[in-house]
Amino acid sequence: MEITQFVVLLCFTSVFADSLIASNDECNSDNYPFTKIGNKYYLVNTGMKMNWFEAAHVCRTYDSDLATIESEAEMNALAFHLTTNGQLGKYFWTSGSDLALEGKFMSLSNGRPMTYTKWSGGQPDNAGNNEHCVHLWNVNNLLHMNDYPCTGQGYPICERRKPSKCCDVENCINIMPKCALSKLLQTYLQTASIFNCVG
Ligand SMILES: [Ca+2]
Ligand SMILES: [Ca+2]
Repeated sequence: MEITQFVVLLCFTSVFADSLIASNDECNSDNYPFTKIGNKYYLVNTGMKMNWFEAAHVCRTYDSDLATIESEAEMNALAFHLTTNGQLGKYFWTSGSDLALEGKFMSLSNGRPMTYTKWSGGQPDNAGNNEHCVHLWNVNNLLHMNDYPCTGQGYPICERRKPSKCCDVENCINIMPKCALSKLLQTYLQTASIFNCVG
């Protein structure tokens, strides 16, 4: 590589690094319409009751998915939020269902078995052989899960996806070799063809 080509490559490296930093700032500043509850961002949508399928669609319109509660801490944070907003008595849809295989509850949002459950007493009971979708309900002033008819009515709790375009410093370092080097190589090849142009 000639020195001039190397200098140009360094310039493009610097510009690309700056663009990464800028996009990172943009991503961190805009969480609307989601609210931070515990360590995740949710949209608790109590505008209209709907069935589980409609709830999943509504979340997708916000580029999000029905909530997947993954720990006692996340459950407690949601319970606290719903209690303080006077919404604990409502039914809320989550991403869980055993639609694919009876008794095997999976998250529609991440395609994996539910890693955390907090069923209320006697649940899941698949009542009437027709309960395949997981909602949250209040039992003895505590938020629990229940399997419920997917065509029943509830409100969606949407969960913001983990930002894929954004990255913290640690993730940027991991991503750099995959995406940045490819772009830098393309840039270099374009630059090299300019340098080799004799016309
Ligand atoms: Ca079921
Ligand atoms: Ca049930």
